[in-house]
Amino acid sequence: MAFPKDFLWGGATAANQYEGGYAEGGKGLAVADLITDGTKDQPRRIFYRMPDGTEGTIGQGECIPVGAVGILKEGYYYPSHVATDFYHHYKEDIALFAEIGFKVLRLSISWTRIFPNGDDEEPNEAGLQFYDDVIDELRKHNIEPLVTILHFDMPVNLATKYGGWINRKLIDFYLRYAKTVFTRYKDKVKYWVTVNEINVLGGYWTLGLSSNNRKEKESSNQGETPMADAGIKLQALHHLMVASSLANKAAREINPNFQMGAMLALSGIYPATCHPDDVFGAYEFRRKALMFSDVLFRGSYPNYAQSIFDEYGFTLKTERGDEEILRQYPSDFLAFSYYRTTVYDRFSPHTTTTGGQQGAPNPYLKTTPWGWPIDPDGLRFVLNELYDRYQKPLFIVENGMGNQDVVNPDGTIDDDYRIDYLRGHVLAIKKAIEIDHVPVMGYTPWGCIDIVSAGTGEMSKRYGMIYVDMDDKGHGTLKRSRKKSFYWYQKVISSNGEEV
Ligand code: BGP
Repeated sequence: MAFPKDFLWGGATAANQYEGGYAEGGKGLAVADLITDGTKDQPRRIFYRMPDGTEGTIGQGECIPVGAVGILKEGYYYPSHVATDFYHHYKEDIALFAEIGFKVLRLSISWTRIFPNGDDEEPNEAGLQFYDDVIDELRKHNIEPLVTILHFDMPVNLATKYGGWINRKLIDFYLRYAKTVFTRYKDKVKYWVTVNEINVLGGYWTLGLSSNNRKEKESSNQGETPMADAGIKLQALHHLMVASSLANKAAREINPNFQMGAMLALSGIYPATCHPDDVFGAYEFRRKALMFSDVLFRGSYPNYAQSIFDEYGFTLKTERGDEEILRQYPSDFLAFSYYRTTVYDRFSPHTTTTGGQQGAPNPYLKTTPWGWPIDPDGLRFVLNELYDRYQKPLFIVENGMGNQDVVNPDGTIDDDYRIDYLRGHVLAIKKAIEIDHVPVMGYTPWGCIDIVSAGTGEMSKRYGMIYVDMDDKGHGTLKRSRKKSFYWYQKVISSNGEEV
């Protein structure tokens, strides 16, 4: 049998895309609550107001102008407010996950449910109680929670008052939050992820950053980022990595059995040709992602980090003790998302978005309707690449295909395309375990129940094995239905990956 007996089969979600209840139970406002819907062609937006009352918008990955405050604007649709309403449906949803046979559910805690303003002295008891109820419900069904502490989540107040993660005070606020949830759930949660996809974060949405740079552009995270903003981002991410390491330290003090994961978007990269510039270019592009796991596992910035900093004209500011912290408290396992591979072509632009790094198309691969190449073999490659590099247990905490689903007149949903996608990836993991001897802890396909797309804000970009009746503008009954993939995955889990 290829998959170990205790292999963690399950699914993955995030609060800002799934939970809803955005103003209930004392929850404060997060930047994710200020992002409008969008489409493939119309990017999501955030409205802001300047101190003189003028208003404007930024794209999802951009910094907000200095002094501006993100606002909710009447007449626009904000998908996070209801999302697919896990807040009121958690019992029903967890029962469905149990019916599939999940051993684990990846979910994130919403920071503003626990600390509504981010800098509050005391946590919000109603928020803590909500996750107690959710975790107890999971445990009742023998489902292990895998908890992400920070998944594309930024309290608006921390962005407005402190400028987000560029400010080292955020390290303390994050730690207060992390310690609060570690302590509260110390006997109920074993697996934690400190930060989701640290290598794709940027701008106001995920880091609370502001800037007035509108000059030279570097492409990143759903849009164009001025070069200087790339520097601000790297500085902010340094603070976040220090915070993540300190969270590892605090976690081990609270419960030495905790397993702490670092999480990156690590969809793979191929060179477009064997031209040496494509090959080395692809290698350098990959390093822009691996730099973060190098820090979080090897405990220091790699030598090549300086060349990345030089590219952006950036000088890293560290404080005494930072180096020590990074070195002393590395993560235990590497959690990563894998959706697709991309091609590095020395003549094409390349970016980083949800789902990872992106470059030129690959003529050998089919794509999803959203243009993401489908490449199961690439997952085997990446599993090998990562284990060769770190020798740490790997956990595939996101994988899947976003697709439009059609509900048949009798209510069934035949999502064979999704089954094919997932089957290919399960078989690739199997090869990596069986043939390459890579230790893999588990597999949690993304959006195991339909949730809002982070990148486009659409509901129609569905990943789930459970359908939720809700459209791109929030119309629908929220009724849950089992798709064909639900039954397929049920078999995969009950046979521990033998019947695929
Ligand atoms: C990852 C995020 C998820 C998720 C996924 C799919 O980057 O961690 O939050 O959304 O990508 O991307 P999308 O929703 O844009 O299809």
